[in-house]
Amino acid sequence: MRKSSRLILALDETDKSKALAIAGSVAGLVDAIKINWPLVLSAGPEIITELSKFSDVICDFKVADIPNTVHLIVEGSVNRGAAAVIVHAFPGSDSLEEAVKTAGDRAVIYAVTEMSHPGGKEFTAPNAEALAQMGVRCGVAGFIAPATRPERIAAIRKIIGDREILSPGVGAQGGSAADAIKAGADYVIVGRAIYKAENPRAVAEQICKEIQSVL
Ligand code: OMP
Repeated sequence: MRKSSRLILALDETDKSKALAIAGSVAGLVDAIKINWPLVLSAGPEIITELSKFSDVICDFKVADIPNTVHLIVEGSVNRGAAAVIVHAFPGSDSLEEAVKTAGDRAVIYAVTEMSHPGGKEFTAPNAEALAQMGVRCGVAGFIAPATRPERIAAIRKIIGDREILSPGVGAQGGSAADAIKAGADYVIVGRAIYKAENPRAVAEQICKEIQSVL
């Protein structure tokens, strides 16, 4: 995945034609487009291939399963053109290792450490450091860590060395792009603040400027 604007669009828009229009409007500006179940359920998995014409596509399927099922989901995503797949770390090292092995050199795997919403403090936060250590041992390319708690990005950074951190929670969830980058995130992930805006590209450009101002 290229590292230029350091902005990743979370395209959770469920209207397929709107989603494609937004993707086209921010193509070249964002470093990747992340899609999740809402868009895939409304537009079908072909949307992975369609969006990959605009940008690298991250399939945020938060895979949390036994190794065989992890294999099938990662394989199906990569075969459709995903450049990366997001999995949960908590199912354990065999599931993570299977994700990394399946992606091979065709795609990369990002693992969730601590989730950005308030409930993320209940179970994920107390285990985030251990999940990050396991992810490093299993060879994931990077981690998802919360922009809503920048101090936690810094804590994860200490464990993972130069592996990547992608940080959601900017805008609608209250986090700041600048604070996340300053705390050690490589990329910020932004959804509603961009795709619900009247002018998604203008908002994306504004966030890119904010990121550049702290680099
Ligand atoms: P907005 O809150 O609309 O900016 O969207 C954030 C996006 O990041 C959504 O697609 C979430 O599913 C995703 N996300 C989080 O918000 N928190 C997390 O802890 C992890 C993710 C993720 O893995 O991307």
